[in-house]
Amino acid sequence: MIREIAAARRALLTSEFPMQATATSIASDELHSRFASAQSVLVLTGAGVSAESGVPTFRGGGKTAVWKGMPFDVISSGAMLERNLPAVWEWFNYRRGVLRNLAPNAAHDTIAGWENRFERLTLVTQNVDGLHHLAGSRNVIELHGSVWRARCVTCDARTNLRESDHQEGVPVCFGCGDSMRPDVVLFGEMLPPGAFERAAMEAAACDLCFVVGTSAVVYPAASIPEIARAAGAYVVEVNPEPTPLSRICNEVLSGPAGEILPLID
Ligand code: BJW
Ligand code: ZN
Repeated sequence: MIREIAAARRALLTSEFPMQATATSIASDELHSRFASAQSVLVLTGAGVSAESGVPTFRGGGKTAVWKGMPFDVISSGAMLERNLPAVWEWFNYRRGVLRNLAPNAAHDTIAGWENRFERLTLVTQNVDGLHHLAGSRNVIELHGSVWRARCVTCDARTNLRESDHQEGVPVCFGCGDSMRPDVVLFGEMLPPGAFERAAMEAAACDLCFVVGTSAVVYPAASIPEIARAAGAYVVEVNPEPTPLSRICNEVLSGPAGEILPLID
């Protein structure tokens, strides 16, 4: 008997069988009570959170998977930036043009609303689309930067591209006259100084962690829920598809974020 209880406990702790909930049940009693008592909540988002706004995901066969015959991990790479900066800007100028006409969806709005509900809410996003800010989120760590900023390759000066009329070509730094680059983290590049460290610190201190709309294959972002779980947080995934993280999650809410998140209470 003791051996059976120990095995069941071990299965729970290692999450071999994370609790499943569907769009009809939404959250388990356990999540309901954790949600009511949580003090520090961390939300990690990926491209899926913006899918219902019309932003294509990277690995879902969407339009950002390939650009002019180049897979996104080739065009969005540090190597391509060195080799062909104008091509990289053509890709980012195109994407800003698409994003300009898109608005946050119910998932962004719900997460923004949680900032008023919990004593501490940290939003860690891999997205570069700026939709969380548009929805009103303030405590946001943008792990992979933003398409709405350009950064000088020489003096590091930043330009806000929402306020500029830059639409084509490579923008030039007002300070030193050198070329600017998108202020995003491309494959093979380091994350902004301190961004991962802050996110990891919040993950280690949170009691509830949501992982929303990410395929969880890009590191170090995908290690954040692992840190939260190892530190004892209750980890909940929201995604229509299973991911490599599903097995370490305490609960998996299977469905679109814009439908699921507003129903969690
Ligand atoms: C929905 C939905 C709905 C759909 N509702 N959900 C360890 C091992 C091996 C390699 C590495 C390693 N550590 C680091 C690396 C290298 C690399 C990496 O991780 N590679 C892996 C692919 C293996 N990492 C890096 O290079 C990082 N830098 C770094 O670590 O520096 C140090 C270093 C350098 C070199 C070697 C080792 C260390 C930087 C990563 C930067 C990633 N940049 C990109 C591009 C940004 C610019 C641009 O936008 O073009 O960021 S890649 C792309 O993937 C983008 C995303 O932020 C990121 C994550 O994707 P995300 O958000 O998960 O989207 P998808 O499309 O993958 O998934 C969508 C999900 O949504 C799916 O699950 C759907 O089911 C779901 N969904 N509809 C809810 N309605
Ligand atoms: Zn400069």
